[in-house]
Amino acid sequence: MAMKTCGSNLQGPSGTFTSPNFPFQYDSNAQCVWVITAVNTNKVIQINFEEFDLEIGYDTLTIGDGGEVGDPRTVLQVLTGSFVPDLIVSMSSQMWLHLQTDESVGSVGFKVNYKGNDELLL
Ligand SMILES: [Ca+2]
Repeated sequence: MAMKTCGSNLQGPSGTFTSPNFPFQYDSNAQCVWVITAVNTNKVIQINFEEFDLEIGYDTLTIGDGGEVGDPRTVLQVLTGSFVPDLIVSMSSQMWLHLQTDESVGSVGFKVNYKGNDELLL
């Protein structure tokens, strides 16, 4: 992966974070990584977007399960454009998010709430 330029490590039980500069335009050539870790290993991470708008097709937010950022085997969703996604839930007590933007044209980005939830045991 290219060098990380923004993002942070977050911990439960809950919180909110945004893309850089939100609600103003995010930077071009950004590589942001957020890793959310639940306070307890038997919790899963649930995220809920309040707002979402990325340059469609060129800027992406990849969301994965666990803490192995960028591991394609763990990818849950790859988001782009202005469609506000539904609730996304991890399978483990960690979730990673990777924002990649290209060299031109930005948008407002996203605002997301996260929380650690009890695992749904089937
Ligand atoms: Ca762009």
